[in-house]
Amino acid sequence: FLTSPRTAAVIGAPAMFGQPLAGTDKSPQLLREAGLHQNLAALGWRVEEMGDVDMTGPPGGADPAAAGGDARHSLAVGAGCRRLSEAVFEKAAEGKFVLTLGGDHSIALGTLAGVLRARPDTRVLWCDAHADINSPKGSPSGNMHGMPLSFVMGLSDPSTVRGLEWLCETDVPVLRPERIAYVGLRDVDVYERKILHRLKQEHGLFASTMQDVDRLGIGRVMELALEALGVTGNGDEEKGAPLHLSFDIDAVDPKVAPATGTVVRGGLNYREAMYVAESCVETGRLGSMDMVEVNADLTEPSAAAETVQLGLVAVASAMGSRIL
Ligand code: HAR
Ligand code: MN
Ligand code: MN
Ligand code: MN
Repeated sequence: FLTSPRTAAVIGAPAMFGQPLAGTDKSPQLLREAGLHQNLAALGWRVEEMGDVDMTGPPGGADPAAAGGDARHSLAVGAGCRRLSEAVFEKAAEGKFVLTLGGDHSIALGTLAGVLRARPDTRVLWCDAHADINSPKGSPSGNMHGMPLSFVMGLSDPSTVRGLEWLCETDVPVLRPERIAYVGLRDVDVYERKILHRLKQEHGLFASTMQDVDRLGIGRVMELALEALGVTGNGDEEKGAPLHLSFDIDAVDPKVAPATGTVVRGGLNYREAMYVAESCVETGRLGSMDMVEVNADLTEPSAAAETVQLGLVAVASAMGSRIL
């Protein structure tokens, strides 16, 4: 499903309206300036830089839910994700690896809509401290970076949220619960817990937590995750479903990744984070990735630079960098 020569389309999604803290919008540029293109070229990729998608709302458009409400800034999140989904769809349909640089995690609504439209069989590895499966009503915060999966999985109706109407009008297949696997979970809301329990029981959803990493080790957890998704690495790149990795930097422990908006202690250590990316690429099926929630404005500069660097090496690991 990836054409040769191997080409990576890099798409910037400088979104910040999915959560309340400015700064996530600067990350695409910071990741590029830290050497993203050089890294990918060194790994043998042809790089197609698509620039940044406009992730702001309708010009001058008043956003009634900006200050509060069930789905804050939904006009901006919706408009940005609509444009992003078109860009991702186009590049995925061309057989390219699609690397999207967030931005907060609300962008996954756009990336997944685009990638699922182009590659309907796509499986998703969601590496995150959070489940991001809140509905507007169930969310304690109204922040849309905690909701993308609810819409993409058909658990919330996009036609009820201003700015998201396009999602029901576009031919996007719903992401079924058996096609997503969670790794890194440790901060799950009451409402989300109910949903995850139900999806686990009724559909065999794979939702692993940091306790599973403690008990089994990251090697076994990733083996189980990829098995559940049906993308175990047989080395045969022609067969099987495509895999999308949505990598929220807050999955990693705040000691290693401090520059992010919703830090939760007890996360993946450095090697565990790299291992997640490495085991995805080893399947031979990884065709797209999001790198999200890096916010360099929230810490002193050296900690911010370390977090940006971590994001960069996680991308490199997912795109084929090898120790030996
Ligand atoms: N679950 C909380 C909420 O809905 C926090 C959500 C998300 N934070 C993130 N996304 N960084 O993973 O408000
Ligand atoms: Mn997230
Ligand atoms: Mn998170
Ligand atoms: Mn099912």
